[in-house]
Amino acid sequence: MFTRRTLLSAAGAGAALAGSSFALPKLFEAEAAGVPLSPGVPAGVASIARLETLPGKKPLIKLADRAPNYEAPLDYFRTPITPNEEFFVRYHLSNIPEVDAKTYKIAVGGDGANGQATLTLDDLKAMPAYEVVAVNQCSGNRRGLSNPHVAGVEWGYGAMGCARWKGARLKDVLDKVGLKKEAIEVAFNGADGPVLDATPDFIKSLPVWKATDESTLVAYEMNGAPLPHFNGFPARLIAPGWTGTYWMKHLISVTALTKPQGGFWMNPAYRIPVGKFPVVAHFLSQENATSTPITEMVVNSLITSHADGAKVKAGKVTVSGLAWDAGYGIRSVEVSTDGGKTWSAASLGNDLGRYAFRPWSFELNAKRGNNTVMANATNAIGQTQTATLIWNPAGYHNNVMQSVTLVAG
Ligand SMILES: Nc1nc2c(c(=O)[nH]1)N[C@H]1C(S)=C(S)[C@@H](COP(=O)(O)O)O[C@H]1N2
Ligand SMILES: [Mo]
Repeated sequence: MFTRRTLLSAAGAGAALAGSSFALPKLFEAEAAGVPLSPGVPAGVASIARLETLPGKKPLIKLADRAPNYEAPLDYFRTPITPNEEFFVRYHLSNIPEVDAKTYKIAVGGDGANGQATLTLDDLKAMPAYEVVAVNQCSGNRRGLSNPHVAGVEWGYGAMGCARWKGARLKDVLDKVGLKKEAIEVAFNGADGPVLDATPDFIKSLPVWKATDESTLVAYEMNGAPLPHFNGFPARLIAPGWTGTYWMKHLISVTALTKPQGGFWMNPAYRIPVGKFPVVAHFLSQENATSTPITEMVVNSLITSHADGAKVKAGKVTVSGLAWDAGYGIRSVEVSTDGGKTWSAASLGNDLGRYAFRPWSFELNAKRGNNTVMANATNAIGQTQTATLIWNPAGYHNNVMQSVTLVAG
């Protein structure tokens, strides 16, 4: 069995050996000192974090030297749709080939399927197309704010984005072969792989009920354009409401299983301790007495109009942000300017769909000096954000109410 430590060091060694299968990112000049890190990430992050511009992207905050891991700065969250060139990038493995759309294929089959099929990109595009606006958020978003700190990519607030995804339904893809009644999970692999044999390939699975949900897509378009290479060209899985780990990029196989997928990335990775978080959507075939796979995103919000410490003029200031959940829908966002003693409703903006970022805004009457603003979102099933961190070893599901201080002069 691999421990997290041996895995990371194997991946680190791999990065050094890796042939460059994508153009090397250019260091965004003069930014090394002024990287807009989220307040609260460990001090050591500042020494590795760099603003870098990947091909086809705007500058993103690079957080790891192994596989490419880049988060979006706060500035990129001022709109509920995240532009493709501003969308974060997360990989576990360093060998990421440029996939050729002409020869690209998805193999569909498995012991839980009645047969086998191979789909090309044209085959996918010939199927009925569906669109969904959905948040893709890494399970470990805000991990860097864990206290005590935990191992892993030390994400701040920016390991997330929301896009309009277009593609074929996964259930229609599965219909090409037909599922046996014994099928319990559907597993996914991407074209990327480990550089060293010691690192397990990144394979994920979903329970059949989620795989065949009408909003689970194999997407080939993001915001009306082909997927960027770093976000999974030419096609990736979209599992709305569930954390990004299931959203397999460069999807090359869809495998129906009659037994639980047994790989490292399903167990022990990407698990939360049983009983710590409210879990509505259970992944039963992967549950055990102590841990369960992370599934749905917890309800959350982010103040995006102002960074902590921003200078404003005393008087009327519009504070705005985004809220999101697992797809139950945002019922309300409340704001407190007295450290959580009293709360007032923010105005909700355009509803782009239940899986999307919901914009909100609040008119603050800023007094001279420090004005501390907190936001708390509530969803349609009554879940709210937490006042204190629910610490867990992987730093998942951080939905602590944020506190941002505006300095009025
Ligand atoms: N092929 C492949 N797909 C992947 C991953 C990966 O390492 N390889 N990482 C997953 C994780 S953990 C996340 S959070 C999302 C990130 O999506 P993005 O890079 O498009 O932002 O991709 C998912 N899909
Ligand atoms: Mo992730």
